[in-house]
Amino acid sequence: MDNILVLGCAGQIGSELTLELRRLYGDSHVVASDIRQADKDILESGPFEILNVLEVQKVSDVVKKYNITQIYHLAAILSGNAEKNPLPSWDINMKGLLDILEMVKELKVGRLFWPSSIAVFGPSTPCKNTPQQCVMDPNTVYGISKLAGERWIAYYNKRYGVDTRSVRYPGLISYKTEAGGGTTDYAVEIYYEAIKNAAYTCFLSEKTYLPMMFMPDAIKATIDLMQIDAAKLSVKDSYNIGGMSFCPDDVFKAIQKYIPEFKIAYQPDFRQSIADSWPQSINDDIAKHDWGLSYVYDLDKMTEVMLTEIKKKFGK
Ligand code: AKB
Repeated sequence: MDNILVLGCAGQIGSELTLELRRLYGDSHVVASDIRQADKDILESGPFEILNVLEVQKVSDVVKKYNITQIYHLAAILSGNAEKNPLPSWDINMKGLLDILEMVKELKVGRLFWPSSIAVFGPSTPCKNTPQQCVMDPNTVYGISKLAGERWIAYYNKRYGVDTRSVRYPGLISYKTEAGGGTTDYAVEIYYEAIKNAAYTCFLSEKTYLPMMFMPDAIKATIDLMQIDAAKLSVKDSYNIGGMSFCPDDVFKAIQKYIPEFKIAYQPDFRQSIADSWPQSINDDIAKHDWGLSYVYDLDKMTEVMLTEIKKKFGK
């Protein structure tokens, strides 16, 4: 039986991934950890440890204590926030990965999941139907750290036989935990503001297309990748996963079908140039071929769920 450690369980992905892993592997087999206290549903459903990925000795103690066989290392500073604090963000994203890679190698932890991002692409990358392999010239701290991280996990895989697995997440949308500090966060905020105020001021321009994915599809993709036989995996750095592609105006119109009075204004900020350097849509044929990547949600299906669930949260 696998024992799993989630680093960064209180974040947008971790808060949902941890609960799904506990459902699949059993509560006591999934150790949740974060630098801060997690939500009640995580604290009450299984083991939890306060861990900072920059304190690798403490992480290593927890790995030994629970006989951990798989790690999901989700702790990172996202694109927008990393631009405000380049060097500390580099440290968390990069040193935080290298120390964990070395520990996984030394302790012979069976498998490591580490998320990459569409941020590995840059202005010279073909921006439509972006292929798995192409020019990558990220110009954000976050993107540079993700691209370097991809090379490092591939290196540990090839040189030391560490079983590393990764996907390049597009923007992720969920109603449970709000995103923090990303460029794609507008696609979460817009739903909250639609319910709370029937109005939203968007920090990206109307027609900024980006690849996006609803959290249930992202969680399923992540766990599917971790469960597949290693021999099926042809990509050693990180798999493209595309989801859907839409712009703020598309989300606005999708919400207006439910809330006709909903209004939007556009005030692009520094995140516009980040978004402009990223792909608009992603080619994920290799992930579909190697491990059966598939999706359930399109913009309309996702909008229905987002609005219903956020209304429940606010008792509306
Ligand atoms: C961000 O916007 O920084 C993230 C990402 C695409 O990796 N959501």
